[in-house]
Amino acid sequence: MTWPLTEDEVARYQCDGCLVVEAALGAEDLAELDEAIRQATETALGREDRARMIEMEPGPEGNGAAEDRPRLRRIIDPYERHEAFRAVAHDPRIVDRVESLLGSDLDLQHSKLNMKPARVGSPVHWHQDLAYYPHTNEGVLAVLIYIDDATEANGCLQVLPGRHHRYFDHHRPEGAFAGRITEAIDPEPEPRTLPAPAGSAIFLHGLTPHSSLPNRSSADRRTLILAYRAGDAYPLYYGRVTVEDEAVHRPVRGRRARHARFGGPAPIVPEIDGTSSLYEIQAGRPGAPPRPRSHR
Ligand SMILES: O=C(O)CCC(=O)C(=O)O
Repeated sequence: MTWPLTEDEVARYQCDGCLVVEAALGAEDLAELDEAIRQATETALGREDRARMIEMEPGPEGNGAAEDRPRLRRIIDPYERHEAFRAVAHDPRIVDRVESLLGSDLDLQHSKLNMKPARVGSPVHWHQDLAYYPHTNEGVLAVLIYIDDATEANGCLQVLPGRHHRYFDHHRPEGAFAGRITEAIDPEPEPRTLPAPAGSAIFLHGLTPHSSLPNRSSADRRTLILAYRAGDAYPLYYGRVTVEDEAVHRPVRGRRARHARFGGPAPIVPEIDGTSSLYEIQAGRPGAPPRPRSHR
């Protein structure tokens, strides 16, 4: 069985810069991911170098909820942490659909798992993924797989549809990378929230502005994020961060192209000089200690 997108789905992705596919994964897959999260968390918490594997939400004083479990914000590079995550990254229900959008030569550019825990889950401010890791062309997308039902209350993804045709500035006036869109978008578009049941996959163009609200509800909103790129999309080198990012890419299908393709909107080269996470950068803490192989 193969799982290509329909022509209508491809057209919607091209128009909006995103596409929601419900029931991409089923209950059994979700149970396996749930168990993989449990195991990966337990392993990481038992290790001194856990900061390479997980990122915690800010302390209790940061957002005021008494919790009796670790307040995990993110599992870093889940592809490396458990077979169940690798299985999803190579699963034809995901990769066939990515192939419909990017072609048959595909790499996993990086993976991460945002935990957005009940009551304390951090917001993600408006940004474009490619602002963090510009490529020679726009053949880059992320698949966001909801592991829990995602609602507006628990901070589902929101997007600015149809705004994936240029790079927006993510820098502060003095020049530092802010990790969020810092210019006015004119005309100001209406955000579209993307609530969807657990098992849904959102195919998100690398230039589609997106964000999510904090989770103030009593339900977790965990999301596995798999970023893929076409075989002819090569990262633009802008410093050691590019090298560290490339350490986590993995072949998925076909092969890397001999010739890089240059195309699409002109990238803005980010002024990032450390490997802080998106959350730290957006909170204005870009100087956090370097964390090898963490992905933003
Ligand atoms: O988890 C979310 O709400 C958005 C995730 C995201 O954009 C990111 O981690 O780059």
